[in-house]
Amino acid sequence: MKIKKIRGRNFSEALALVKKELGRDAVILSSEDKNGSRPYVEVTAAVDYDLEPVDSEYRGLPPQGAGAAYRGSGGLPVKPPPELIPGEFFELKQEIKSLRQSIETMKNSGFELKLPEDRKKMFFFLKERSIKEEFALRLVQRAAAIEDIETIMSGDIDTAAPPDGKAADSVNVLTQAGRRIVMLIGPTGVGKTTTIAKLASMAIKQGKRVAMISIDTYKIGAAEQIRIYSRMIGIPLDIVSNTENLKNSIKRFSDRDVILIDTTGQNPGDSGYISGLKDVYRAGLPIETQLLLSTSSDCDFLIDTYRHYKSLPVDYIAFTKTDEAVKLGSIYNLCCIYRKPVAYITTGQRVPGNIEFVDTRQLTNLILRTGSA
Ligand SMILES: Nc1nc2c(ncn2[C@@H]2O[C@H](COP(=O)(O)OP(=O)(O)O)[C@@H](O)[C@H]2O)c(=O)[nH]1
Ligand SMILES: [Mg+2]
Repeated sequence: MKIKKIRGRNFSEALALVKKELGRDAVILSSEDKNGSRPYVEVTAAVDYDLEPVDSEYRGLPPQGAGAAYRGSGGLPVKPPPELIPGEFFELKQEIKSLRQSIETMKNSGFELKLPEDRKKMFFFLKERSIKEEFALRLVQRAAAIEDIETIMSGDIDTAAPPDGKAADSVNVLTQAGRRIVMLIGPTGVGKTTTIAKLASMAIKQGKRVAMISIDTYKIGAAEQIRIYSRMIGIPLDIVSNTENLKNSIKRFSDRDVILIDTTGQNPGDSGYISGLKDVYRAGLPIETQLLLSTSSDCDFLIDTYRHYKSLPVDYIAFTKTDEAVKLGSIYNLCCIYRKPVAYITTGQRVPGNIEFVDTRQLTNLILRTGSA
């Protein structure tokens, strides 16, 4: 086992250094605020050297004898202190045993046990909502009390809807940058076509002239669903298979207030899909891009998905299927990592309906309401 003291200007920085130097398995034994002309935080962290020996030159120690006492359960020996007399040897052995037990207990009960009790409660409250440890710790560090969390969190989130809760007009919210062409991208099954139909219905209700375009470069017939919606809502639809056709179609719909573009693709890991979309942007069309992510998926999967789309000019993230999600911490995590505003959330399969243009407060409330603790 290796124990190390690491200093940072604040707790987050020290924690980042711990992770960098000792890896993700490191546990925090204690943290102390050091005051003075230059205040800093000193964190004592440990890694269990059953996983990695302190000094590789001792890897070859024989299994019996003094060296064996320093052997972890994984069988890898650590460097014994020199010239131990039997009493000291016993004490040291006991100390190591109890430290190992402490670390095991800490690992089993969470990452950060040596936080003061009220902070620890806050930390677990946030973790319970699937907020990542690093963001939970950052919130805990900034909040004086649990009541502050909501305000601090909403400060980290940006939404298309203004913060005054007056986001009734969806289309104006979406086209506020002066763009009237809105394109939805995201993995198959995330809810793009359904959401396009919801947005179109909403816009029609608000007296807008709407058109839909589906970029269907893959499967013949993949556009069938949007064709049905276009008939149902009563708005024109073009199905295009390349950028040239798309440009023409946009020209054709030049009298429309809003053009909603649906995309079909296989999966984001498919480079053909992404490069096809890049072509669209190369054409220089003033497109507003929304990346849809499903909250029913695991957060790490969403982070991974976003990476595939990172090379595209994503303007907004929209979160779908919040009705299916048990926890919504992933929304906060994604906002912290990618710093994109949230366009809206979708809350069910019903068309029209089941879409909400939430502002930062409403979104924060939703995230904090989920979870069982
Ligand atoms: N529960 C739930 N299902 C949704 C939501 N949005 C879409 N869906 C469903 O997800 C499935 C895939 O939707 P679709 O629009 O075809 O996804 P696309 O492949 O991205 O176009 C359909 O069964 C939709 O009804 C939502 O907000 N909540
Ligand atoms: Mg679709």
